[in-house]
Amino acid sequence: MTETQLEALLYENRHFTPAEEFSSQANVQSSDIYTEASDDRLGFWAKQSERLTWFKPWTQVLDWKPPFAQWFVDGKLNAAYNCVDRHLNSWRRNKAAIIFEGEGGDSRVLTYQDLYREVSKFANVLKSLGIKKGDRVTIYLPMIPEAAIAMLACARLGAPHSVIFGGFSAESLKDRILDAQAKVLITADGSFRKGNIVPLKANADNALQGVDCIEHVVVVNRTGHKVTMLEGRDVWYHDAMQKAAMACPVETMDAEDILFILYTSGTTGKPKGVVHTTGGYMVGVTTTHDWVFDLKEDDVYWCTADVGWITGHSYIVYGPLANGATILMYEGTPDYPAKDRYWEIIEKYSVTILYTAPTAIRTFMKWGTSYPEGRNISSLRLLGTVGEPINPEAWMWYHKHIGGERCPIVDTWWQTETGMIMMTPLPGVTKTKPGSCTIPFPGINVEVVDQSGNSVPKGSGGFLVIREPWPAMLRTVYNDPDRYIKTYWNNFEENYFTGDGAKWDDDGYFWLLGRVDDVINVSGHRIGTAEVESALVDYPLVAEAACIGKDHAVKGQAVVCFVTVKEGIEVIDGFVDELKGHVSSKIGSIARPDDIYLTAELPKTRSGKIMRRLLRDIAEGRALGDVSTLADAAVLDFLKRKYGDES
Ligand code: 6R9
Repeated sequence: MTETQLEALLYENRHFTPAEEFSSQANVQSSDIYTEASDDRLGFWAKQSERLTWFKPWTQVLDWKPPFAQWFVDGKLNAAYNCVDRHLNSWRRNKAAIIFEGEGGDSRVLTYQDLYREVSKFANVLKSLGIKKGDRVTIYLPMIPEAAIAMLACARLGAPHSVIFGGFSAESLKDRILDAQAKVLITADGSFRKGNIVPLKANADNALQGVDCIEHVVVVNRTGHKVTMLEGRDVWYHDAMQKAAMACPVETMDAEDILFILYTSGTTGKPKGVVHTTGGYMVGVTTTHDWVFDLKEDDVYWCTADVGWITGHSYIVYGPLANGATILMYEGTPDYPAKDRYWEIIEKYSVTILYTAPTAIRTFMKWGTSYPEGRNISSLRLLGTVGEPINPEAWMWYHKHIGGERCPIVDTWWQTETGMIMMTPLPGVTKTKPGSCTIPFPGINVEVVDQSGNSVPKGSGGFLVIREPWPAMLRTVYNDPDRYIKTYWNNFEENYFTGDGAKWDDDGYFWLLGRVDDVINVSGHRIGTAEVESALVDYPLVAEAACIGKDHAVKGQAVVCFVTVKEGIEVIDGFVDELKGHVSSKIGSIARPDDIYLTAELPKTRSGKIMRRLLRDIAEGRALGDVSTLADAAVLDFLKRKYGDES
């Protein structure tokens, strides 16, 4: 984002006060909750813990030995029990838990009773394959109900799951399986994507070459195309389910037992396994889901994220199901078979709450208003966004054309690491400003600080930190506590560093400015520059690569790379496309660079650090900033002449 855009954001002075009609029915109606929670933060979270069913009550809210936290010490519970079993002893057992819409229009509805049966049976399947409490299970599935069933079955047995987004490549899958030392992999024959089939099972087979830890692969039959099944290792989901018994006791878990590991990009090439535990995580996501989305018993709640991301974990599966919500799960993309697919689904199921990403909203803006106008979307009563900063124009468009100027918008800021929403309006209480995620959720303490960790005055910018531990915070990086400490706790002592830059305005509202570390946010997905660079350098002809995020009107940021080839290599036509394809196959198509610029040298400081800031200036067609530390200025002249005018 440029300084001018930034300033424009901060001069944004439109604001929206919650409508009386909404406030008077809202789950939270008084702003007193903010002061109550900050006056007694631990008391506030202790009270929220009552939302869950505990097998044994906890004895202490928080045990904080910085930077290691334990929440709800000694408490015992089970996440799957909270999401499924406990809804069965009321009329809710016949309520729709999951409404599934397939890409091709096929649909399925699972009531809570159905979900209970499927989860219990699948937990028995996993047991029969040798899974017991503590074993890791990797899940590589499309957006189908079996993804949620598999996650909950793991939780039922106390086996931490590691869900890998279906768009990741075989190699990314392999790295993550090895890091977690998973015993079982759950996948599907394939997934549908815009009418084509993504060969998940074939990817999985490639990923498993040379991998010893995986003993069994369970394969869901989704697309029906032919796949190879390895005798003794691979089993079909439907075959195993047919034989499985219905009753499966839930494992009693400690509040601090691991619920799941979720890999996310960081500043080095190796993805981090973010560890979330059971008690605090469940309290955090259940509370925020209820209040932020103002959940009512008859809502049809649709979060368009994929379960492969944290948003899918917290706000498709764990939060909503623990709250007994009806969730909609959609397999496909917004433009298949037509550009009104989302609005068609909203009309078909009378969806009341929609939670999506700014990149999707910008895409809808580009397509024009005729698509939402062609469908009846008047059932909507609340809208949410997540994943990246939302431009005020996109916010206004969402408000007008999707929300019919009547739905509150909740812009929710949070991260894989925070587990739960951290900054957001409370829709019945908090005034909103387009482009700002407003203020911290009650019981959360967020601040903008300077390099030394001192709070900056209102109206200024700096680094976004979290001052105090919160229930759903990550507990560590899987098998790498040093990395946990170094990444999050080294910069600002006992404050968690988010990696984001932010400003806060005179009202104390937060305006997120994007990452200040080496992470690129493409359509709300985090991609580490180091991951892309390693993939490029892995290509035999490449000598060196530097990768940056360039502003992009729809995706927020696009991956742009600068590459030097090895001495004496003549590049031929098609080389750049070949390299782009190489990155896709190494990491996954989400990391495919938009542009690759070939250059004889990369601009470096005298100490040899690549000056990414300058590369960004070149890619975005800006005047170059300070170049005094550059070792060889001729490199820049070359790059500017060759690529500088393109943007
Ligand atoms: C939930 C999720 C986290 C990063 C985060 C920030 C960006 C997320 C945002 C937002 C501005 C919002 N981000 N929500 N920026 N406004 N409402 O997206 O987790 O994939 O780990 O990404 O996304 O930069 O640090 P994750």
